[in-house]
Amino acid sequence: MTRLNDLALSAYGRPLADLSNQQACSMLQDLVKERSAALAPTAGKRRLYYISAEFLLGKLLTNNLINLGLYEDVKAQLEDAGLSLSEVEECEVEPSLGNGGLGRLAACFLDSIATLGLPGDGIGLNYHFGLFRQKFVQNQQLALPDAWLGEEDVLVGGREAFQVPFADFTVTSKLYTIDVLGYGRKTKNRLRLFDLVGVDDTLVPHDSIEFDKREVRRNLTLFLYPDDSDEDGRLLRVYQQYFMVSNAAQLILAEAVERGSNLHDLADYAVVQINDTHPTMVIPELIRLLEEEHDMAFDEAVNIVSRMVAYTNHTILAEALEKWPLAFIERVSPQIAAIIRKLDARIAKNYDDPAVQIIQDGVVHMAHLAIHYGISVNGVAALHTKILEESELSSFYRIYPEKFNNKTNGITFRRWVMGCNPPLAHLLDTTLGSEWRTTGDLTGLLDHADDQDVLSALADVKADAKGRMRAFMLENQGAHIPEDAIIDVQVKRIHEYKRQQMLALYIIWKYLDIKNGNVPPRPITIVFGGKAAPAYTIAQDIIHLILTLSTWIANDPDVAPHLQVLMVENYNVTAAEHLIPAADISEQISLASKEASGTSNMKFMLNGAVTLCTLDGANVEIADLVGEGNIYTFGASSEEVERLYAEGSYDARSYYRRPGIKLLVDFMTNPHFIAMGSAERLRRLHDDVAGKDWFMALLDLEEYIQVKEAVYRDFEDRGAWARKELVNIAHAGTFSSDRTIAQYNGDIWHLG
Ligand code: B1H
Repeated sequence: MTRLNDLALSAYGRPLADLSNQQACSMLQDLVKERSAALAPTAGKRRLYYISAEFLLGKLLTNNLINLGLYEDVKAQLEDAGLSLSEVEECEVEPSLGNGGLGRLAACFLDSIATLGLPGDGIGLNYHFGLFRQKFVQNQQLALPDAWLGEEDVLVGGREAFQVPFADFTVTSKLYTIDVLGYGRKTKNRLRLFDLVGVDDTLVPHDSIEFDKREVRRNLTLFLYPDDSDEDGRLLRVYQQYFMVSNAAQLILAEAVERGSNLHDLADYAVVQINDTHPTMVIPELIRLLEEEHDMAFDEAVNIVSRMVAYTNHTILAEALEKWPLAFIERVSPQIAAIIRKLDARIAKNYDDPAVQIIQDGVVHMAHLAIHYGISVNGVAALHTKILEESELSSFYRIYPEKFNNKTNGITFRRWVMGCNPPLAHLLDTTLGSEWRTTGDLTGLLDHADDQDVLSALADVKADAKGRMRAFMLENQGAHIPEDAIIDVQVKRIHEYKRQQMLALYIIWKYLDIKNGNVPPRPITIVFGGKAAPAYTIAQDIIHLILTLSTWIANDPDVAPHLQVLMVENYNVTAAEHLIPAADISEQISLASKEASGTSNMKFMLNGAVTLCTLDGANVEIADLVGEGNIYTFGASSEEVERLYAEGSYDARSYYRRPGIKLLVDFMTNPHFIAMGSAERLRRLHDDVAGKDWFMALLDLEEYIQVKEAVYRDFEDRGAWARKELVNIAHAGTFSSDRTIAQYNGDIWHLG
């Protein structure tokens, strides 16, 4: 392959060994761009368009080198010149186009779609500041704009694309592209990111994410998920969504025509997967364009569009199920509002069940629109799909049982083992041969479950990953992690249902236990990471509790040598790539029924962590695969939780009054502790947990403490633990996103 030294000489006039990391990084980015520019888009009559408000890509260089088959060679050439690929990669800025699991799922899917050679592109928005950057100041989260663009060198193009007609004005869009390469493929797909001509970055100050939300013509693509706690913010989200889908619809039609469609046969040329309800307005927008610009009769347009859109549901949390006042949609696009009214009228005529109406009391239920006028609705894990069918969407399931299907989430092995854990990938190669890289099948490891050589190699892999993680935490935020510590990790968005507060209560328990003289056999490091929505007060309070506990414990010489609490600042894909390979314990402790799937659970398992979990989301499937003894489960079942909600019979107070629990909850407001933090935040959180505890942390707390202690005890049987690690890795193949995508294609898309 290319001699990097020659490239360096021609690009910078000096040998590779004399390049700075930054120069080597741009040089490699250019190499990737050149290679991918030479690839033709994956061809096929029927094309998939995966529309999503988020694509949480992570850094691209390593992933692209892996997929182009250049990784080993580049790494070796850099090393010969005294450079290291991981240090070179540090110069790359991570695009800030996503927020959590839903956005990372979209990124894994693009990788798998390309890898399977399926013709399918992503469509989203090019947010200038993306999701906010998180800083900790006085043990609280500060949200800053993340000016990732500008510094970034991954976007291609920026050509003027389409006119988008809003009610009061029309705007012009710009189209950027990020090439999506498949593993070992000769063709590529693309992520198409739309931006607005005329966006004004100067509306955003350097030190805050506040901006004038009413200046839509200048602010439309500044931020992902602008604060929707006021009306201006909610209206801005509707503007963004309409802008995204109008561009998507125009692109889809133009490309279909280019490929030979007469538009009456559009459904043979395009299929649209909408990632949650954010892109639902693509349905009325496609209908509008077919009617207004292509002279199609309304009925035919509805018919065609209803055969080409599929919807993925990612949550049953009521507050995340989008409902927009029709009046908002009217203000953004009266044509779209009119079409939604007509679509609603058809449903009202055919079905009396109020639960399935699209417009209820002047509010548009986006999911209802997507289900009635789509071909498919899927949940993202078996339990989640069952809950959709049996309770959340049961009225729809009765009407359209054939539309419902499950697609358990998955993760791409290119990023989540080959990219982030090369020593593990190497061990898998030497133990199994390299076929797992394309098949995802790791079950051959089970033949080595008692092979001491493999188990001890696995222990070395983990030790190595811990070394990289310790270096990262030191560099990132000056944290020193003891070498032999157990690494126990909960990383995900901060949300009450995910119950970071329950782990915080365990920490208080453990702190007191160590104070009482029960010193653990080795240091325990508990690591949190995650951002809280700026308008979500209790989530901010939870971060404050964790950070205050971290300081409190670090300052206590009796406990600090045995227990450490860390919270990674600005948790993102890059941080995940450092933390996940190092973890011994994967915390997946959501209130059963509330986490639709989870995907970090899969990444941890693949990297040999043992899961400590409730039977929620995909944890249920993990538990079935690895079997008892290789996973730790606890807590109320989803049926029990649903019953408690239905009866309204959960009483936080009655749990709070138990002396063992009261001691822990009241620690938050003990005068010494509170003096170290914000009394307002700690009291508010205390009162919420003691009095309301909507996500029932206290219900499961006692059992959680018991099981967690058992996990730490079992960790000390190092041989038995290594076997558990191995069994987890061996079963992780089920969660390859290649499997998930093959199922989407087989059941819904029918491409190729
Ligand atoms: C998931 C979201 C989400 N589900 C709305 N829903 C948002 C919805 O700001 N918004 O408007 C943001 C995020 N995200 C996650 O999707 C689930 O909680 C996970 O359980 C699941 O693994 C992931 C991917 O399916």
